Amino acid sequence: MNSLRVTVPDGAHKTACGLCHMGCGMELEIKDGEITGVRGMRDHPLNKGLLCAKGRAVLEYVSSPNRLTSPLLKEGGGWKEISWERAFEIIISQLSDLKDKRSLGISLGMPILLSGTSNVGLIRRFAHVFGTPNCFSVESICYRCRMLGYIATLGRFFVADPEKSGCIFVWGSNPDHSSPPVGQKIRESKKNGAKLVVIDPRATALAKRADLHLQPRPGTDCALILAMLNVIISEELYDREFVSKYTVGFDELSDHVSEFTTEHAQEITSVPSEKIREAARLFATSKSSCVVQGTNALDQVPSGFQNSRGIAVLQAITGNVDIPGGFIQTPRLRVNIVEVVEKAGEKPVGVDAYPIFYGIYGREFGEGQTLVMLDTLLTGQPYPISKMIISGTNPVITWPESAKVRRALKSLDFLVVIEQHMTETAQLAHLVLPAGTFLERTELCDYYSLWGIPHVMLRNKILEYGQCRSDLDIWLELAHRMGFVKEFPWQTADELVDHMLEPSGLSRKELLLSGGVTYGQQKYKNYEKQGFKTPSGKIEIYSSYLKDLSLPPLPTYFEPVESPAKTPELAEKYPFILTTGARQVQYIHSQLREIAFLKRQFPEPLAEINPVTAREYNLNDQDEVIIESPRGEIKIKIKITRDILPGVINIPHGWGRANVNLLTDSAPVDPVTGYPALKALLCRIKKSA
Ligand SMILES: Nc1nc2c(c(=O)[nH]1)N[C@H]1C(S)=C(S)[C@@H](COP(=O)(O)OP(=O)(O)OC[C@H]3O[C@@H](n4cnc5c(=O)[nH]c(N)nc54)[C@H](O)[C@@H]3O)O[C@H]1N2
Ligand SMILES: Nc1nc2c(c(=O)[nH]1)N[C@H]1C(S)=C(S)[C@@H](COP(=O)(O)OP(=O)(O)OC[C@H]3O[C@@H](n4cnc5c(=O)[nH]c(N)nc54)[C@H](O)[C@@H]3O)O[C@H]1N2
Ligand code: SF4
Ligand SMILES: [Mo]
Repeated sequence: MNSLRVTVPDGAHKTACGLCHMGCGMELEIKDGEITGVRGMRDHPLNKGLLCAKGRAVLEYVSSPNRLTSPLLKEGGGWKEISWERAFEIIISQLSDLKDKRSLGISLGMPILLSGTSNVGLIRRFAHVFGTPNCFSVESICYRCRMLGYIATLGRFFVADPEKSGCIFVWGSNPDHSSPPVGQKIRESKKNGAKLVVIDPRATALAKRADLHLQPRPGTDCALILAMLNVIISEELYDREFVSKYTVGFDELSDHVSEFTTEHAQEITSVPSEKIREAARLFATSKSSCVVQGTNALDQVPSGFQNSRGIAVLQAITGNVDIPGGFIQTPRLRVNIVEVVEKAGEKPVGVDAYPIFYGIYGREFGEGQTLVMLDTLLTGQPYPISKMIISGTNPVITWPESAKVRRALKSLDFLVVIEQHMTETAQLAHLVLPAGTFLERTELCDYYSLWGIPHVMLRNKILEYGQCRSDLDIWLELAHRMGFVKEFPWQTADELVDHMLEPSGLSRKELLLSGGVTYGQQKYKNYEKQGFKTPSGKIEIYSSYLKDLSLPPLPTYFEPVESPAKTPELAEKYPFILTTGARQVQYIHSQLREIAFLKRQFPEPLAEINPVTAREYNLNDQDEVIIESPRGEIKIKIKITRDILPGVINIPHGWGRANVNLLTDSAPVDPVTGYPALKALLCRIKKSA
């Protein structure tokens, strides 16, 4: 019963890898009912045959003996296997007991957000029909901040086009590890003559090949942006015609950045003034320029939203918006998206503090800020959230300030975790439901427009494992059992995909046979016809909308909450700058640590420190140390490397042992989005006894 069962005929089966956000085309060879091979799809427009180490480990991933295989109920301090029937009965009885329906919270992780447009919408619809607005997701710490920064400025989400670019800025990102097909594109462009600038306190492999490498003190990128804007404006390198026709607030920006000289930025960022000037000139004078912007390093700091606004403005005033090789809009497939039944209604806890996080320009994302929700769990204010369903996320390890997260989740009366593994978070649950992997479900992978490719693929179910079920099946069945039949008219995932595809003119069969369809033509300069979807119809360099919310109307630099400049007394006690979570290609957040193939390549977490720091503390490579922040401490081995700035320590996230989130703080620091500081904190080193 627990073994892997192939549910499709022998032959080659195409699918979209679901082990990270890229969705690379993958081909599985099936012979005699077994998977005998895996390779990258050569004709896939994104990865063109490449699979990273994770993708190549997919067989070990799906057949891992550590996977959960049946629903588990906590009983007498242990776990008891129960049937799905019993599991649904327990959930329904627990949910029916709630006097105030708003006391149910639902929290979702990246695997759910990436399982196609409809899964999240379907779960939100469930919440609304049930009667709670309290939906949350990892977008409280990832991605939403950048989306909002771009939308506030341009009215839509734009993406970089490194493939056709004359000048690529890789800013706070290491795509070789976090988005390998993007890394591949950048290398190809560089070979074809594009200039490459990397802005990163670490010398990544791309930084070593770059024409220019800027190493800022973590958390100070916005100061760099403002100084670059200063150079471009004062040296009149901006696109005069584009600025006057399509933007508002250029004059205010000119005044705003006039004091932000490269010398001033050097004091803040420690990047030599001459290098900032060189970068600005290169950006403004290349035939096209784009910024491949990291999601993390620039978001998870007090200037998070400002960084994305600033980067959007940089591309706007240099005339790089919607041109080949610039900052482009990719068409999205027209599909029926499952949304909440009625838009209006009560909002989640914490929305008052961060209204834009919930929605902007009338476009609602329909989620609350998770960090605020943690306080609600602990205080019962403004009303208790006492029961929760968590799916596809491992907050005890991945959310900031793990000790607080653990306390908050422990305070729940009832916690269901839908998972593939008995994670640190699942261990806190009352009920754990076994979820299928991406090879065990059918869904539409429809987010390639994020990579500048108008493409869609079907992930077709090809396996079954134990009693695991796909998230979609679980939520559909729960909805049906609760009587929400009218709002959830689909019996199966196949029916839902058919419903979604209806307006697109594509059929499920077509997608299944072809392994994906590129459906739209990339068009440029869309704004000439459509304008920009902002209140003014133009690019909002100066935003009256933000001003009315008492938020900075122009991109504005905020110093990190903990830093030698901001908190000198604290910096005396904690003299190092901590940055966390630089990606390692072998792992995805807290996942895949059980896979031998990957573990051999990267066996344990290491804190990266500069040789100057090592000498100061008399440390050798691989020594175990204690790294301590005002929140807590962890024991971890060190890697001594010249590739990191002296005075900065980088620690990866996602490890149960040496969990770096014992050091981070869950306090919201970005005043616009409520994002926490996972980068640019303070810490100190103690030698381990
Ligand atoms: N293998 C793998 N891939 C992943 C993930 C994973 O866990 N594993 N996670 C996925 C997810 S959800 C996300 S959000 C993305 C994240 O993707 P990215 O945000 O692109 O993250 P990284 O590629 O790790 O690059 C971050 C870089 O920023 C640098 N950095 C640190 N602090 C600063 C700073 O203050 N300023 C600047 N300029 N740079 C700084 C780090 O040294 C590092 O090289 O990755 C995705 N891809
Ligand atoms: N200090 C620090 N912390 C960070 C970051 C950082 O840079 N520094 N980065 C942050 C970012 S950007 C992000 S996005 C978060 C990510 O944080 P999480 O969302 O917690 O990421 P994972 O650890 O990948 O957790 C996903 C969980 O879902 C399970 N899972 C996998 N597939 C499925 C599925 O199909 N269905 C279900 N139900 N479960 C599934 C996995 O077993 C895993 O336990 O981490 C954040 N945490
Ligand atoms: S980059 Fe690797 S893990 Fe991500 S989708 Fe591609 S093959 Fe899968
Ligand atoms: Mo993320």
